[in-house]
Amino acid sequence: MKEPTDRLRRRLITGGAGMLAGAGLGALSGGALAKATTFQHPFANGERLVETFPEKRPMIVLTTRPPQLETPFEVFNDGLITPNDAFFVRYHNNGLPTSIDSDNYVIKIGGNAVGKPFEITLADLKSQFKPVEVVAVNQCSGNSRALFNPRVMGGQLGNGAMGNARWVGVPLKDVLARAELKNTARQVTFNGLDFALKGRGDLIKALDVGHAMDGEVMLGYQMNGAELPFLNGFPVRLIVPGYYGTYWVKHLAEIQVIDNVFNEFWMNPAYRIPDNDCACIEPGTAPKATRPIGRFDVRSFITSLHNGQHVAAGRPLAVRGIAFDGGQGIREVAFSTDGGQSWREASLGKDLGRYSFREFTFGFQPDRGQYDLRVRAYNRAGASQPMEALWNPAGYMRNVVESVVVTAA
Ligand SMILES: Nc1nc2c(c(=O)[nH]1)N[C@H]1C(S)=C(S)[C@@H](COP(=O)(O)O)O[C@H]1N2
Ligand SMILES: [Mo]
Repeated sequence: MKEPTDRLRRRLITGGAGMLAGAGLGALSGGALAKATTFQHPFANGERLVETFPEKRPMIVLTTRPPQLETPFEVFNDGLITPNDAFFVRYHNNGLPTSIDSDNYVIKIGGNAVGKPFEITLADLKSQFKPVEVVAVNQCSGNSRALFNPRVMGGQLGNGAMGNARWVGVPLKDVLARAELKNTARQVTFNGLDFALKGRGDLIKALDVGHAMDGEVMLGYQMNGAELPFLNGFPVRLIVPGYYGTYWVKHLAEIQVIDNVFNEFWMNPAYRIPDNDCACIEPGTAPKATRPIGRFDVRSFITSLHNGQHVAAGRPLAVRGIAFDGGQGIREVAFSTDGGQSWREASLGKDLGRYSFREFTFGFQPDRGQYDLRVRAYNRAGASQPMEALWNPAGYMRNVVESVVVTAA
């Protein structure tokens, strides 16, 4: 980068144009491309660019305009918290804010179901309310989409469109209380500073008013003890613990409480799942009815080994991984070393809260040969993961018990 870091940092906070144009987005120009490395993506059919964007370490690039970056999977083995500079990035539209001045940042609160519309500055948000903290996973609905079979359209993501962070912010409930909600209030909509360059398709998301007012949904301004990285929603984003990332609106600028169900593009037809228990259909058929995507299903991943790895025979092998769900909390992780024929219980690590990644570990001593390792998590409501992958046309909510085959020699 051409400029000293502190200057870039200030520009990022007070106006990010040069920052975004100068670094990551410059990947489109020859100079930056020459520096970029590539990465053979295990799932996404072929090579991917690995590039450094503002405030990010080298990440797997899905698209540069807008930035869509996947976390290299090894990061999930480093600890339970995903570092800010490794946290995935997802945008829908090319119209990114180029100048965010946090000193003059305001969020507008209105809509036809509030008695008192008002605007709140970032400074007031931080000083006039009691902050709360939660460790919570943010995961894209399409995380792992590249593993769908039959394949589906959309960003061909591996398993790196998720991350776990410690978020600090203010409960949305406390802020909305000042707007004096009418009893006609039905939903709350959220819009960020980014926009669709072609006019239509601005990302606006909606939550039912009861959910928005549950005390857990919050306006987050801190991530892992620091300001939000620009690309993760600086200076304020919505935190919706247990819910897919699509609701975690970044660069939050406008909140409206409305007396109807919001039905624009990103609520309908986008981000909908088959309206049945498995959120799945037979490939090639169409869902009878759909509903907006909601809470995470249960997932677990081995992080210390990758598929195809060689390990030492005749010596104890320690295996580590992570599990999470939509907010019940993980009760148990079972593991199998024989492709799911027999199961034992893994040990659970520290509990950082029911919305966080939960660590699990287990060990076994492999003899010479192949081992098909599987892990299967159960949440406190008894929900678990299917042994066979479920399918839906958008490639959402993959949570099959994955297989990691290792060879001991
Ligand atoms: N303003 C804005 N917020 C947004 C989006 C977006 O396109 N614009 N994408 C959403 C989606 S689909 C996801 S998965 C999460 C990703 O959060 P991250 O980029 O911080 O990882 O942001 C959500 N918030
Ligand atoms: Mo997403």
